[in-house]
Amino acid sequence: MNKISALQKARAAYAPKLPAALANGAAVTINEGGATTAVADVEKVQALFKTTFGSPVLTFAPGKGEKSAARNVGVILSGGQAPGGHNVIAGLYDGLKSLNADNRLYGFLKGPDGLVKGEMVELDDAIIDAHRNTGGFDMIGSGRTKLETEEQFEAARANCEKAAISALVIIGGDDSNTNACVLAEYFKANNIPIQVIGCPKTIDGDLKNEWIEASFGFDTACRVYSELIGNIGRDANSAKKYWHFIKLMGRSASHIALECALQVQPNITIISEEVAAKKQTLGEIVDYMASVVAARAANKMNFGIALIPEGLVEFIPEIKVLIAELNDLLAANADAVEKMDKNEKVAFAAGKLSAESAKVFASLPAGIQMQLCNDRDPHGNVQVSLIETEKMLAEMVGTKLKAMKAEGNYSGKFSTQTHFFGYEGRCAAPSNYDADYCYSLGFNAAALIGAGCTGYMSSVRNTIKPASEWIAGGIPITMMLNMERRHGADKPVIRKALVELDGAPYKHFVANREAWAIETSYVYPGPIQYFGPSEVCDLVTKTLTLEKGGNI
Ligand code: FBP
Repeated sequence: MNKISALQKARAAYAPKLPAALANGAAVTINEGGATTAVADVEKVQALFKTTFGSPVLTFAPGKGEKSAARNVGVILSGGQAPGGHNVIAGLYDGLKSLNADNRLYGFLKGPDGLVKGEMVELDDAIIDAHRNTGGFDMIGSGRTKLETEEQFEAARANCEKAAISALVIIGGDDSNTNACVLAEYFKANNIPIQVIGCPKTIDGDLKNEWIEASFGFDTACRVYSELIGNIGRDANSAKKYWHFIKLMGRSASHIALECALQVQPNITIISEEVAAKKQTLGEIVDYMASVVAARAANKMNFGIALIPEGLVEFIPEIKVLIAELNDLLAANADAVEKMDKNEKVAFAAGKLSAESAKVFASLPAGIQMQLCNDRDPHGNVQVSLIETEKMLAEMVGTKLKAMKAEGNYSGKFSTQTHFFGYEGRCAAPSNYDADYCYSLGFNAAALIGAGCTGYMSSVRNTIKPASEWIAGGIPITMMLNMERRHGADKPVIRKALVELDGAPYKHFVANREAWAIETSYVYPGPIQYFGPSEVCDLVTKTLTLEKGGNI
C-alpha cells in the first residue's frame, strides 16, 4: 500500500453529512413538480430530445428504507479534476448499498473513453475506503472524450450489457453533463434500459442555476488559490517591491477570480464578464491597470496584486470575434492545419482572417498568436489555460507605464512576478463543504437511480444552511440546454453560468474595489482547516453566501 500522510489518515475517518431526505437511505419518497422546458431555443432542443424533454423537477423526502432488486451501476469521471470527486463515488457506493447490499458499482477508467472501450474496474469496500475524503480523480481517472457519435453510444451500450450495468453516473462539467443528456436520450429513444444520471463537477463554478447552486470543487479550489494569493499579498506587503500578476483558472467564467477577490481583497481584479458588457478593448484594460499602479506609486506603494481570469481574452470584444473566426477557420481546415507547425498555423490564419481580425491578430505578441492557434479541446473550446494572459498584461502595463513616465504622469518603479494558479487547487483534499456536498450528490444519484430516473442531474440545494436542511432531488438536464456553435456547427449544450453583473457577489466587489485598489487591505485566509471549530472548518464560499442574501 502507498504511504499516506498523517492528514489523509485522520481525514479518512471524517463522516460526511447528508441531507435529511437521504437519512434513511437512498430509497426516498418522490415529489414531482410540473413539466419543464429549456433555457432557450426550446423548439430545437425539444426536437433533439424527444423522449427526455419536459420531465418534471423532483424533490425527495425520507423514504421507509425499502430494498430494491440488486443491480449493477457504472460511474465515470469526466473532464478536469475537481476536489471531492472521490466522495461523489463513495456517496454513490454507499447509497447503492443502502438500496440493496448486493448492488455493484463499476468505475469506467480514464473518463468516457473507458465506457467506449469497455475498460472498467469493480469498486469494492477496500477501494472506496482508501479514497474517502481524498482529492484527485486517481481512483478511476478522467478524460475529455466527447460522447457524440452513434458508434460510441452503441459501444457504451454493448459494454454496459456485458457487465449487466443498467445505470450510469457521469460526473462532469457542462460539456460532460451535456454528453450525459445526449446519451440518456439515445438509450431511452432506442428502448435500451440503461439510465443516465449527471453530477455537477467543475472548479470553474460555471455549472449552476436555480437548482444547481454550486458545482463541486469550486469551494476547495478557491480556498487553495485564496490561501496562495493571501501568502503572496503578505510577501508583497513585506518586500514592497513587486507587482504580482496572477492568472486564475476558471475557463470562460470569472467566478474563481471574483471569489478569490472577495476572500483576499487584492488591488486589481479583472472580471471578464464586465469587460464584455462594457465592450472594453485590450488597451482600456491595460490603461486601467496602469492607472492603479500609478495611483499606488504616488502613495509610495510600488507593489500590488492583480488577479486575471483565465478566459479574459475571449471576452475582449475584438479578440472574441478573432477567436470565433479562428475556430471556424481551424475546424474547416482541420486536416491541413494538423500537418502545420506553430509558425505555419499563424501565417495560415493571418492570411485567411477578415481585415479587422487580421489587424487585431497582428497587434498581439507572437507567443499569444501561437497560443490562440493551438488545438481546441475535444469540445471545440480554446484551451485558455495555455494562453499566458498574465505575462501579456504585465508586459503591456510595463510599456504603458514607460510612456506615462515619459509624459511625467508616473514616477514609480514597476517590477513584476507572474503566476498561474489552476492545477494547484484541482486535486486538494476537499474542504468540509465539498466533502459533504459531493458525498450527498453521489448518494442522491443513487436515489435517482432507485427512482428509475434518466437524463437527470443530481441536485442538492440550500447548502448555506446546515446539511440537515439541504434539499435533495433531481433536475432534468434538458432544462439547462440551449444551442451554441461548436466546431463550426450548432449543438445543444448546457448554458454556462457566467458572473452576473446584477448579482450580489459582483456588486459587493464593485462597491469595494476602489478602496482595495488604493489601500493595502489584503485579507489572509490561510490554509483550509479540516479539524477545529465550525467557524473555520464549515465555511461556505462568499459567492454563494452573497447569492443567497447573506452578508460577508
Ligand atoms: P472542467 O470544465 O472539465 O471542470 O475543467 C476545469 C479546468 O480546470 C479549467 O478551469 C481549465 O481551463 C481546464 O480545466 C484545463 O484543462 P486541462 O486539465 O485539460 O489542462
